[in-house]
Amino acid sequence: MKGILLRTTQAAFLALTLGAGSAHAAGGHGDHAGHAAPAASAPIGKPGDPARVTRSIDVDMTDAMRFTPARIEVKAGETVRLNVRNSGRIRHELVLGTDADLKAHYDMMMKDPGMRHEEANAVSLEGGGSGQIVWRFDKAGTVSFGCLEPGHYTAGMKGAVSVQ
Ligand SMILES: [Cu+2]
Repeated sequence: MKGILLRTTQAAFLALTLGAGSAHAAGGHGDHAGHAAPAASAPIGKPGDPARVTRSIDVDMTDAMRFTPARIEVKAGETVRLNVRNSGRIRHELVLGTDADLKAHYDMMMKDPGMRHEEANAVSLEGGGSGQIVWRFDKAGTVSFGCLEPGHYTAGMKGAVSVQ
């Protein structure tokens, strides 16, 4: 049951993240299908090809519920490797998305705190762990990120990538 729920919510989040087209492909998502259309108007980019990475950026996560840096600037079309480190003791994650996606997904996390994110746009780390996201930022605008562990996002564990 848990596994099914996990996969369903992951699929819903992917659909939200990647846009309305994939929402249909992935099947019915109840309430979440309604969010897909507005999210599609603000695409956040796509998984990047590691061979095309032009820049690596270190991002630190702490138990003070902060990302450092919380503001990142990239150029449109740039493929970036985010080297993410959890220097806290508790689990944190970095999930890229629109504000609407992150809020919707955070609500799901509050209902199912055991959820883990293994999509290309997210990395979830135990205390002391490190991982990475390779992402291509396609369009000028702002791509948000946040830690969706219960209580963290609302405590201000969020940031933004400014794409120019
Ligand atoms: Cu956190």
